Amino acid sequence: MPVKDLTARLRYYFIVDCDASFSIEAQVETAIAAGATMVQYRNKQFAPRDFEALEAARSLCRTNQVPFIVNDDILLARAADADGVHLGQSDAQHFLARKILGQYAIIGASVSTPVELAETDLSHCDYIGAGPVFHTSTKPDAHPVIGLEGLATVVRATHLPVVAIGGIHAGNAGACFSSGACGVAVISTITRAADPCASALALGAACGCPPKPLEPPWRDEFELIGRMLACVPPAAPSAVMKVPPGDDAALLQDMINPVFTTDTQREGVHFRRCWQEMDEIGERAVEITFSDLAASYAKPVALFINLCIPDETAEADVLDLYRGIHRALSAHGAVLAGGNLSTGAPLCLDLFAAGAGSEMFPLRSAARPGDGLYATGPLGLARSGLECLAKGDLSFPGLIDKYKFPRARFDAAAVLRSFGVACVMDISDGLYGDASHIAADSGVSVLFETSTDAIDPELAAYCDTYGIDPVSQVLAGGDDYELLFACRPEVFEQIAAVLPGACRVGRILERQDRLCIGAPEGTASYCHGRREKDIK
Ligand code: TZP
Ligand code: MG
Repeated sequence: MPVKDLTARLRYYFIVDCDASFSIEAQVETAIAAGATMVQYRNKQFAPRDFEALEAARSLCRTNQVPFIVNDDILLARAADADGVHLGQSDAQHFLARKILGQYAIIGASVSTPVELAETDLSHCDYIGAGPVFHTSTKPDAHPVIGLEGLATVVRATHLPVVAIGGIHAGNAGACFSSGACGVAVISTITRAADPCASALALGAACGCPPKPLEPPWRDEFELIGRMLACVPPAAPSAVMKVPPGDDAALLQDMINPVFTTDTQREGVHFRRCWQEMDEIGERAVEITFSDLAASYAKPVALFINLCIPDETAEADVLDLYRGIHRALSAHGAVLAGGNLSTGAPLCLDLFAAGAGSEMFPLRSAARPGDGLYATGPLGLARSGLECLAKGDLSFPGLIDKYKFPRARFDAAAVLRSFGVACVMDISDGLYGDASHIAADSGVSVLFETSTDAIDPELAAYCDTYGIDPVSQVLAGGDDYELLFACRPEVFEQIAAVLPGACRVGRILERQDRLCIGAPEGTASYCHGRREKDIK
């Protein structure tokens, strides 16, 4: 579970104590309930029999969305499916941790002095643990105390967030924050306290981290389904469903032109929980699936969903996912007609939608030489938003929102249908790849001619900041879920008058040597199986 806002998550950093009088699991429970925002498993005498306790701590953290870090041992972090590793000066190199644990792992480094800081390669690190700030009896081999002055010196000398460690308690945590630390890491103030709960709560208050009730993981398929159905208003009697979900299958009304489509949304490939709330993930999955219906001039009627949910997911999070699914269904007047639930990792939604088609079914094979190629809105935004999320750069909110909140363009589809546009598809993988499907199926070639109104101003600013060619981003970037269509230029003029945002992206030529012409060399849209393009 990579993190949304690392600096905020470092605020109250609890480290377990294998020599304490109460179990690791109870320690982690106490800390999380008191508001701890990150947990580290630290065991200097780790033996295989300890793995079970480690996993119990990891499970508690995962269910409660608290990042779980393993101290010292990269391979143990990997085996435990931890969110990261904390390495001291004598431990393995940080670059190796990055290689083994991946792009999204949280990697911490211990630093005691500015000299040590200068000598440590921090290019693969996400945060620094600096200390001991005060006297500690917990780490016998600790460096000399660096004090608040030493802490402030380390903070000034690095751009990375710094967590203060060593002898910290509720009474001196505030001074660490005033010295520039973004968080405090503690062991004994909780694990050796006469009243660990009270001490953990006091530290939470000093950190500004409120206590929070521990979330239970989901357990029972049928109980969960019952709660899911209860958490949204009961389905109104529906004109489309003769027999609602509950039996082995749903009985739908006859439809004149039934249209069906299916899609998959898989954690780590299509979405990340650190980028979005669960309800947003559910809503996005439905919009993306319905986008295929919009591109088919069909009205959404019913949705079937198979959910694969990791064991450690909090029940509350599954209910949030379902609320988001329901929100999208309500927005489009469709109903949930059935589903299935299984346990497994990663989180995965398989969706299957039924729609009522209109008298016209647009095709990818209906583009003709002389047509223009158009999109119902600017492109490349969602991909750029996804890149912003991956970089942790939140300064382009319009791009990020385009990735997080796609909307199936039924509004635009209605306009295109009213003008009899016969060649339509939705842009999911990216303009370049999707236009090549139109070219191949229609026996034509596409010449890309991206007009300036196809480049959104925020996209232009993003590309400027990162030295990216905006045209490449428009051609390659997927996930926008705009509609791509081909029609005569004079028809487009009328469409543009009623569909603000519609823009020209190219034109259709007689078949040439290549399907797509006019894209910079190396342009490629998203393609599953091409690993380097995965967002993992
Ligand atoms: N590294 C520097 S000081 C320290 C570590 C692991 C021990 C912190 O423990 P406590 O009990 O919070 O002083
Ligand atoms: Mg170490």
